[in-house]
Amino acid sequence: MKIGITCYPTYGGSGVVATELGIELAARGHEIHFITYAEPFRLTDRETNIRYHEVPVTNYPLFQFPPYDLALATRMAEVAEFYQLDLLHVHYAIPHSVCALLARQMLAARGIRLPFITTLHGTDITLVGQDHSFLPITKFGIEQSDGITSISQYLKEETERAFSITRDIEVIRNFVNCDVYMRRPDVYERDRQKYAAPDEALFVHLSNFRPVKRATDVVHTFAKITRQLPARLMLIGDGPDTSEAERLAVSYGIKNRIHFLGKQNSVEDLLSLADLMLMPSEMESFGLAALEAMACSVPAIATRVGGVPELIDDGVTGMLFPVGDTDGMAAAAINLLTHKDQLTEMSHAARQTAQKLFCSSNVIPLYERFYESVLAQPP
Ligand code: GMT
Repeated sequence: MKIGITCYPTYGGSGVVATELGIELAARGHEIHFITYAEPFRLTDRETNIRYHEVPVTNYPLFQFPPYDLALATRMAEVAEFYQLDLLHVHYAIPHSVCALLARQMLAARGIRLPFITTLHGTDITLVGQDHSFLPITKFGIEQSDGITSISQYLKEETERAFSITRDIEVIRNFVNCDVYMRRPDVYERDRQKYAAPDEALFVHLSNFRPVKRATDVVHTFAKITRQLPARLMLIGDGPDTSEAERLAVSYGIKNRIHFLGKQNSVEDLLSLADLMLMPSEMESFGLAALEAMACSVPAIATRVGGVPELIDDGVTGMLFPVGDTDGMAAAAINLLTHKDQLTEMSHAARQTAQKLFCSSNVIPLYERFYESVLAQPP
């Protein structure tokens, strides 16, 4: 198939999923065209069957806000016609569904068929999409899609509830490449010592440091842990709450125990060095960072929100707590680190779940089948 993919190409779970999906589909022989304002950051430029089409946005003094949405719709239609795409797959409803709808209409007026699929990821439904300035048009874009998928059952139900959507929404959960995301003993041997001494536990947090991730709870929890155990923390990512996390680290006197690593590309090499992940988010429709950690045999101590319980089996493949329960999360971490057999068992279970349920080799065929079903619909 020839598939156009649009997503937010910078750091963020939906962009990661869209890019990894494109890479996996290309490896299976499909022709993939990314249509975005910047090259998706996980692309290496070396993948065969993948083309990247930049969306140029012309500015003009009259425009207080350059009309990106219109430029994107135009580019979608151009690329679809030039390369004879079978379909468009857009990730994150706002504004991508409406842009794809415009592109579909532009081409339909000239007798060309271009169905589009919208994948819902999270804040497009739970936060931004419910703002009253966006809700009606987001609902319209979703309803007009030729196919709709959601990355968790939770998000499907939330979309049906908040947007009164009655159309079918197919749940296709997020995935990870289990051959890339895995603990490699050689990397562990070589690099673990760079981040923690032999007698120290190593924690990791990976996010975009937006308020919804509660990065400050990571530092509160870690500070409580360090009162009982020698430990270090790797903070991967960057965003609005990074400076508050830094300030807290200084005020707790644990600045030297935390590696502020910023944005990183090969997160699998870092994740697999850790003993435990901390993911105390206010909301996660899925929690891709926790899945990536689990595939690297690193269980997550996380919050029981949104789609997280669909990923983490509490007490088996990780541990779940109410939002803000930094005492509970710290106590659980200390307990696991002082009962190493339990931690080892949980690490194995986490990896097994990632392999059994969330490997790209299992999930990508679900997308292929979904594409085929959409293409089989009468125009
Ligand atoms: O979490 C973010 O701030 C980024 C956001 C996105 O759309 O890029 O992530 C959402 O999509 C991810 C990939 O499907 C999910 O794993 C995240 O749980 C989801 N974030 C939220 O629901 C807050």
